[in-house]
Amino acid sequence: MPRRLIGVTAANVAAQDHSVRRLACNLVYLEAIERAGGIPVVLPNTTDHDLLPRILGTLDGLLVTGGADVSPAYYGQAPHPALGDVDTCRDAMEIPLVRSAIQEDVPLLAICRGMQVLNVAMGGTLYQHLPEQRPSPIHHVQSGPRSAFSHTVEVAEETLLADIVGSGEMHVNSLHHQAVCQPAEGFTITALAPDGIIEGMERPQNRFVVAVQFHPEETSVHDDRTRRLFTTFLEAT
Ligand SMILES: [Mn+2]
Repeated sequence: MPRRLIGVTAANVAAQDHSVRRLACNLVYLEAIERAGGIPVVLPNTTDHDLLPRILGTLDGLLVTGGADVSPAYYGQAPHPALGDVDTCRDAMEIPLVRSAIQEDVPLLAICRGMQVLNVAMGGTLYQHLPEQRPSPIHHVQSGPRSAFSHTVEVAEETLLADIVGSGEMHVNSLHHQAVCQPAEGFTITALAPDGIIEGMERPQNRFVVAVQFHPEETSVHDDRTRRLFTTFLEAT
């Protein structure tokens, strides 16, 4: 089988002096896809949304990556004072792209903001700032290196995520100040942090739609369970 093409979403960022705008994607996402046997293809945040079916049609899978906060306008809320940066152009491209991927049953792995985008695209809502909206002794913005584990999650039995990483307790990293609040209809919650924050969801009607709130791309070099998220994603394509 030829190596599979995996579309990887990316951020629009401004250069420090604001002279140019750039597309930015953490290399660890691309390395994790390559190690799992795929070919990562970084996707532009095109404003011509008529192109999205053609872009999706060339891909064997879609990786929706981490990044800025999703604009709360997409789930009908005013911005919370602690809302972080938003990437309007990226939201406007990713939300219809994710909907098309679900519709066309393109295998999809969604990470951190990616899970939040997926939830909002399919009708769910988010906590805009956990420390104020869901105070907890667990620090979901960890202070150690991104590749270090900081809290546990409980992986639910009889889910695709449990097939991949095993059910029960799992150590994960945590680099988010937002989280899924109301999950979109049709999704199964697959992982919960000890404080009840949703850390995983999937859509059983699709072949492979797996979303996690943690960052497996940062730990997959040293951790078999998070590495398997990428290899099973590639196997599903
Ligand atoms: Mn967390």
